[in-house]
Amino acid sequence: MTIRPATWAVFFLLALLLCRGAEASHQVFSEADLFEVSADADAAEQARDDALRTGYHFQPPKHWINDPNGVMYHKGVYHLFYQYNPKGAVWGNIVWAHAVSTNLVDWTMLPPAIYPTAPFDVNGCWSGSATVLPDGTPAIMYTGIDGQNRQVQNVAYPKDLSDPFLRDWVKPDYNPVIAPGPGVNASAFRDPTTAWRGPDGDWRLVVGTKDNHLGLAVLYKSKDFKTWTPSPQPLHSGDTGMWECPDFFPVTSRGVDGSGVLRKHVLKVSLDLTRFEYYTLGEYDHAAEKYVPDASLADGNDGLRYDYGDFYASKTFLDVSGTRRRVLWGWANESDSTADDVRKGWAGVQAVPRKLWLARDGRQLVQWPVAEIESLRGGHVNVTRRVVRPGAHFEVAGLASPAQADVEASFRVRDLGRAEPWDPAWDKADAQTVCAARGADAKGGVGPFGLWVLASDDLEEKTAVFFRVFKRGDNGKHVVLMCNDPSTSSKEDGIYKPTFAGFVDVDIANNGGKIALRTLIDHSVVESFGARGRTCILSRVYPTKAIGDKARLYVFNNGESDVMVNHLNAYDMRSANITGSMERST
Ligand code: DQQ
Repeated sequence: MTIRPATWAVFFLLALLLCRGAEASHQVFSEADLFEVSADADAAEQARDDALRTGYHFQPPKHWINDPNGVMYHKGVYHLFYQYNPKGAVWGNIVWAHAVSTNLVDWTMLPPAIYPTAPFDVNGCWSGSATVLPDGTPAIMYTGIDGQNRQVQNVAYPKDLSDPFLRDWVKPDYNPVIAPGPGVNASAFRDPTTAWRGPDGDWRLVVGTKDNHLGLAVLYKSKDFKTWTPSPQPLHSGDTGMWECPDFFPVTSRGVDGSGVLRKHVLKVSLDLTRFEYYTLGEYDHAAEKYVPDASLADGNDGLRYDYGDFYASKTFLDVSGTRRRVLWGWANESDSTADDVRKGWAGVQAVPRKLWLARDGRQLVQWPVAEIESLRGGHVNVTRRVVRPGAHFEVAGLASPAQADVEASFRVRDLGRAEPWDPAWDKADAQTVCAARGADAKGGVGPFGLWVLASDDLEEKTAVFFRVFKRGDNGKHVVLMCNDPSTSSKEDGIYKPTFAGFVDVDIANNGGKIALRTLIDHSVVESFGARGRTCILSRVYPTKAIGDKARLYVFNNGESDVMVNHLNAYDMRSANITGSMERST
């Protein structure tokens, strides 16, 4: 590849933004920068970039995407709106792109639905939510960036309710319906939730904001979706910095003994400072207009996460199409460099839509890819009752496309007595710290064992998704970790390769040493569900050798105990059917 001298300056600028872990949000690039770099992509690079595009994780044909917005089900059609830059592969020029589906798998791309047209959103149409009103009319509330760069909340309604795809949206002249009041930080006041009705019949919604380092979910009330009044105190707050993309909704479960229904509320927030999100479960006190998290659950760094990997700005909706289910969408940013994205011409994907529910023990939420995804399963390979000895691995051969696959495995640890002692120094550490200290290649007692995905045949490249089990000295209980180690995922330089990890809240001894893992592999996405959805990790990887039909899938065991693969079912995944056009005909 030859690079013109002028372009080096651009590479240098963009290289400053190589690492995405704590990327500053809302960085603006000039269009001239984008053209300089994209001109240099050669054919081989282009082919490799194309091989990293996803087959069944949602992404548009080109350009930048971020947060899912306004997700909803309306009269037989699922709507996915999302933050989109129509001009390039970096964040900027933000509009609401729009796609529709009848099965959450195949999508028809439509022209952007909400884009700057008025003084109240002239500088951008940022995130928001949809609410289906009692008469069946959907209302969108979104953040507009107005002429003074203030963040204001606007409402929009479908122009033509008889259009099943709801292509066009009207923004009433009375917008903004919620402006930042006195004392509110106008540059940090955004992302209205779906609205709900209280016992008095009035609508409520929450907007994310901050007061210095205090993250806030401020509550607004309305009788008509037009005039909104702030509640004197926030629904909830936490000492975490800005709360972006709050989501607030009820969940139920049958309870552990099946005798009664357990009801809780979920408050999820996305932290602008660290770019991860967490949730709490708790009680919604309607009279006090307050949300009170369960005493055992922490706000902030120690909180529960939907996903311990690359998953941000998520949003749920209630799917009333069949048996009512709550469905979660989340955005996975790239982990390569901004220069790579500009060369690729695309950046960002959506995680697969996940069904989300309250665990029967009431301690956490559980997630699972919506069942519709399984309609893409094709060729199938099965492994039954195969023992993996300490230090051994074997290839799961026979798939046509291990780079685009769905793998479900159930493992049984033969000898939990081999678990390494838990180091009390880790009591205050998060799972990521422990996993980083004990990577996939560091031999253990029970584990690391699991999958090597997107592996090259010489194993130079591979992403490890695995479990590692420790035993506490104080109470004799096991601590189960689920990790995603991408440190050898790519030979390419300049890629952000953090080890992601979460604890798995299971009693593995009581479960006969059994633990399950499902991993969705999609070229540059590795999306895993541990212990049937109790711990989830999405990671973005960029193999150079393990691409297309060169990718391989293995089971490995780097522990001292034998591990039995009770069952492993691996499926080739067909690509989703993406049709339609994002261009607006004039
Ligand atoms: N992305 C949007 C904001 C939101 C942030 C702008 C979260 O509305 O707070 O694209 O990723």
